[in-house]
Amino acid sequence: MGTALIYDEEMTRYKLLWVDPACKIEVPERLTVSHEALIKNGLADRCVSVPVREATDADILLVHSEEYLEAVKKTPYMTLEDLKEFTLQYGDVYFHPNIYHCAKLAAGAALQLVDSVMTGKVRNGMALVRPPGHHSMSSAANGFCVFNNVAIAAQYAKQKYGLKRVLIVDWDVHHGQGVQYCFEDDPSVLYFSWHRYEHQKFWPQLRESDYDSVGKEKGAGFNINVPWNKVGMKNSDYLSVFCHVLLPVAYEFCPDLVLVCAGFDSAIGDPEGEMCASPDIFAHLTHLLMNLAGGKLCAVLEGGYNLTSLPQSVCQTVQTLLGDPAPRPANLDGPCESALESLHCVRSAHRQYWSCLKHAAKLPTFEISTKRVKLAEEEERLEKGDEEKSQEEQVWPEPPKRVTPPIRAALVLPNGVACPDGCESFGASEDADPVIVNKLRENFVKDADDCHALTTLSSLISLVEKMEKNEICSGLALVCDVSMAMMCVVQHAATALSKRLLVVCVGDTAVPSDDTENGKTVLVQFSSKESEEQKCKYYIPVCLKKGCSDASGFLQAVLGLLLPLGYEYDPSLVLLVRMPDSGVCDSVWQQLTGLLQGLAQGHTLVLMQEGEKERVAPTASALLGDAAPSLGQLHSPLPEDVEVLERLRHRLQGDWKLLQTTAPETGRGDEH
Ligand code: SS9
Ligand code: ZN
Repeated sequence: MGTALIYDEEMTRYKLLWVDPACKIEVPERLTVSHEALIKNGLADRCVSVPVREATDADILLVHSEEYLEAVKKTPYMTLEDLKEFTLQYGDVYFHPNIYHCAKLAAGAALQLVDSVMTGKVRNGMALVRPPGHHSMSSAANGFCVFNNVAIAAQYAKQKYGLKRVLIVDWDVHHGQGVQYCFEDDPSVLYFSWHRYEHQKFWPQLRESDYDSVGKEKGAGFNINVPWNKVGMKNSDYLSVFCHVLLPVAYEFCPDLVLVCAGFDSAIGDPEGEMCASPDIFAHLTHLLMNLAGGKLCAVLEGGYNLTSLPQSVCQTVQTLLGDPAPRPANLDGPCESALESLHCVRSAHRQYWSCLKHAAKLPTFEISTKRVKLAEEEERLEKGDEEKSQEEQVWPEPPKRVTPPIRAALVLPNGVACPDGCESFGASEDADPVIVNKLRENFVKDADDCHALTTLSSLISLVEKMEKNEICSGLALVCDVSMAMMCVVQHAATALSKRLLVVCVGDTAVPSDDTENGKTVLVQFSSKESEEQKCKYYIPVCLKKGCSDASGFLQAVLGLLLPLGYEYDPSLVLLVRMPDSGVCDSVWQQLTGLLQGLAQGHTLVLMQEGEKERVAPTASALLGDAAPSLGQLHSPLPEDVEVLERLRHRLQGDWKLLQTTAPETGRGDEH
């Protein structure tokens, strides 16, 4: 199943016709440079090209008022003077004789995308459109937006396909207040937005963009605002909010469809956002959403005003939608203090609505965010120097070309187990260096004459080496002794090849943890077996009451603990070990396997016990990048598990900054 790309040159045929500093950044080239970059990188050719259409009156009326539609309809016939005057009634937007036509195409493009995905023509897709949509309201144009493309698409998807739940992720750097207003009291649409806010001093300067606007009436809890109160937010800040807010809530919500308000003014170099996240972060944001809703994801362009960073970000997004593994995220640390404060506020504001946040820390008795406007103003005066610096041109390296290994998944299987379509059978013929194999055999293989074990061992070693050389992306091996195979791979990869290894063990079987001492290996084990409190930063036993058989608790551990830790550690290889007693069901296992492929450029090696032949197909499918099946709406995790996870997070957050979810009580820079 492919990826749709929707684009039409017609949407470049309107522009600002008078002088307006607020609007001069919204130019036709935004679309042409993005589309050209997709062509240049060979991505456009790999997509299914879907034509645009005009949204009908009925489509537009799903969100907008008749009066507003009728007013916009007149704009193609207006004189320049009339257009200017018409424009004046709205904020930060301009009209042009051809914008009504383009706005119908932009909304229509979003609907074509929804149709393509919902009818199964493609798995996912992106629409490159102008004008953007997320600021436009029922009866008002705003912020370069005429019709609310994504809001219309959500209503349309619900109506035409009977969807019960739609998730809208707005990663544009501005608050899509138009989308918020549209769905504020509607629990069937979960709207998530992060946005530059600066304690309400940044456009559109709305009180209701703060973290405490959580939705109204039946829709309470279904509107999530993450205000950025400082500029310069980085990859770590974005990932932290995904791991600790958006993803847990999104999995609990269990959408039938994911729509993305894909604005790229949240990337480095953008004159509006002034953020510092690199374009390749969008590969990760996209990847992390791709296992929701069975992979049904529609990205619709919103903002993005730096003509260098915009096309780079668009390419990262589309290449990920196409299924190519994400690049390794560069130098992640923890979130900055201001981001941590926002995270703390959002989690606390939503703890009563989402069971995954039930345990989130409450806010201190005073409200942190909005009421600090005064303090923030003071700060600003102090930081004037800094501010001037941030206006300077940013420079950043162009994301390197993402090369996908020729073999996506190689399988080491015993005789008689069929190799699933799309995978490469990896046999004993690929001989590894006999010296290495012999040494491993002496150390680990109990029965030195077990020639079957030896063959598997040499296949494993050469598989790891081919992954290292990027000839193979991921691997799966059925072995007769997972613990032994695990020790061999750890020994070879971490010690001999000196790779950074993240080992994820699922199941109760005891695993040797001595290899974690040198810091070249991080070992996380999910089990139901109580183990003594560990002090080590590199060996992390996660003990859940029902082990991995409880989807809710397990997912909470994966999203809130394993992922952030994995991202911060940034391994070059992930070793995923499934113990014979793991108790994990297929859909959870596939979600885990899928999510882990955001790390190490998708280099995941899965080890499973020989008997688990039935697990080969679902695992291989996840390694090939197929969307994992949805987990269904999750119930509350067990209180014991929540407590265990919180304790662990607490113990580890000093060493792993991406595990932090609360602002420190003291030592805030602006608290004096
Ligand atoms: C320019 C102010 C522009 C409107 C921004 C709309 C972005 C839509 N200094 N404000 S994504
Ligand atoms: Zn924007």
